[in-house]
Amino acid sequence: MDPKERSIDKAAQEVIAHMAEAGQENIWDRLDKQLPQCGFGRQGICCRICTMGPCRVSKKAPLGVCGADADTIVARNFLRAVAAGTSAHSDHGRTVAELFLAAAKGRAKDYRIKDGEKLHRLAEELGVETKDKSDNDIAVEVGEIALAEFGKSQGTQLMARRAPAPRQEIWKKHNVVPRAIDREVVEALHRSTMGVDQDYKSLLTHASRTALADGWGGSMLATDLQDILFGTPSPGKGEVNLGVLEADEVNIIVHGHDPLMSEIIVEAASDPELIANAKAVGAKGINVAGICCTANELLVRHGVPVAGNFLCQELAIATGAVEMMAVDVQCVMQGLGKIAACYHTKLFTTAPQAKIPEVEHVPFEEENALEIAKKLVSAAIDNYKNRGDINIPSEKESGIMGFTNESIKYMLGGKFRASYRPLNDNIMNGKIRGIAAIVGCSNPKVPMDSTHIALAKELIKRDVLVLTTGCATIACAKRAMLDPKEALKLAGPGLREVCETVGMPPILACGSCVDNSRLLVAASEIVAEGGLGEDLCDLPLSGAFLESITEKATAIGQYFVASGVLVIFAEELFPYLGSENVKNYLLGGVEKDFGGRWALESDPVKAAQIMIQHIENKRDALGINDAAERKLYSMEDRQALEV
Ligand code: XCC
Ligand code: SF4
Repeated sequence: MDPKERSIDKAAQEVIAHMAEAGQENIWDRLDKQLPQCGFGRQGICCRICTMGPCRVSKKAPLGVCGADADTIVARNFLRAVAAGTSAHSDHGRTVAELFLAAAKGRAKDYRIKDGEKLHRLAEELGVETKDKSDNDIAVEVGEIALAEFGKSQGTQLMARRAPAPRQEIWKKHNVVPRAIDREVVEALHRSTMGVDQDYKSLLTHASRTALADGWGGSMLATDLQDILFGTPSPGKGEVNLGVLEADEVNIIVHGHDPLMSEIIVEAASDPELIANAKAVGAKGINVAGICCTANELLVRHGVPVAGNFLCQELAIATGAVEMMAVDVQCVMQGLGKIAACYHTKLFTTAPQAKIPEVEHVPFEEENALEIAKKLVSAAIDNYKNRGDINIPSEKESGIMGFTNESIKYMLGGKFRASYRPLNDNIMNGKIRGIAAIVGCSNPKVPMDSTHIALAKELIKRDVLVLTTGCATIACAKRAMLDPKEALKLAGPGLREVCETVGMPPILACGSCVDNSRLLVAASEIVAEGGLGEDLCDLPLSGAFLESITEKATAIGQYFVASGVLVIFAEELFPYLGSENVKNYLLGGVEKDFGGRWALESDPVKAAQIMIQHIENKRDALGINDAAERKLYSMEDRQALEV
């Protein structure tokens, strides 16, 4: 296949072509070998949760051996995906909470509280007395409360109280206020075993509760505790794409999601002694770059460059210039071991939960983090001499990244009047039509990055402010869409005017996938600011995951839906359409319950149209599209929307 069909990114195309020449297999080749993929699996109508099966339902055999119908089977599969995604974000969150506590108690000596201000705010929110107490003492109490959120035997998620009051009422009414995160995941697995919950609506309602435990629980805790421990990001410049690898330096890649180890690897790489060691082996220095969400975490906090998103992990090694790759959890392809063996790259797994056969495992220990990190960096330095031919693509772009709820408010109002008021006003006066989230992965079934870019362009052109996270952010960065000057050229006149006035770009890069929780908090505060309705579902807001891969994306999608947001997935990447009832509920009925729903569209321009139509409908309902303006906007624009 032509590399151009695999990625729109020149750097990736170059390495893909190089790998083909060298006869090395990558993710796209493996996808080709899997084709055609199972039609039952694609619709979610196969079940293999008991040994009377596996069963796959069809017209001829519409029921599984136990009598389960397509509705039950599809709903169970959906719920299990949400539970798995929730567990991923939340196990990450729990690890952060444990480290946070260890740091506060002085056990994790290489870490210390970096954002005392945010610690105090969170303490107050959680009812922790702060008067006359040291930061560490406060952090111990906060950490214990946070850790309990995962497994407490009673009560509901404390962070969910950040949602607007009417939202919490809706959750109460439908009995989906999330309890302990572990409990929701365990109950999801229980309900979806053979012979338990066999009512699709009931299964899907529990999917909402489980997903809410992710968004307003595990993910939100991960984000807040990471901010306090590693520092709350503020907007800064970063470089992205394979061109960030340095031809004459020791290159280290950190990859995965939880930044516990990689935070310290970055620190170790700036150790003068280790830099001297690198120079002694003939390198000019040590260069750390990231991949996937670990990259996002480090970029927004420390300006560490990003080598690429999910589909770039094998390509980075195939440049021949990576001395060492340290991976933690999630989105780490087993194929890395094989490609690393073709080069000199040393690969290490560092998370106790995640090992790969034949890959050396150096587990993270909170007491000895720096020592372990130095060992890994030294292994990279020692490996520099084994480098063979290298071919690093020249492409790299820079952009501004690291927006948070705090920094957006600050940008809008300044330090003393930090507030969403200017944003709300500009949404109300129509200069900004609304807000869109572009999130999620890069999937080999879609030409890499193509939909994220096209969607972002379409939205900002129509004066919609875009917030991005995850691999979508990295995609935008690779195309200079996070470069304020470049992006502003593509923005509509209203959005451009506002962005220029307050000095913010039209696409705000908000971090990793657990940082989607930042979007929930920001949206809640926008509601609280006033003028845009009473609940999240009143906001002119929508989200899209057009290149989604993981179960985590399903969990995120469902917590946005249950929070009142319209979420768009690509139809072929949504394997739950084998039941009419499930489909009708997720794409429609759920809106009556929660005010949000799913929509399916693979074409980014059409997806933008759906999002904009939704935004305009919300504006109409809010009464902020006054007659004169509507006339100005409607004719041409709306016709264009109705393609
Ligand atoms: Fe993984 Fe987060 Fe998806 Fe990228 S965006 S492929 S989940 S790295 Ni989260
Ligand atoms: Fe088949 Fe029912 Fe067992 Fe699923 S639970 S494998 S549908 S018998």
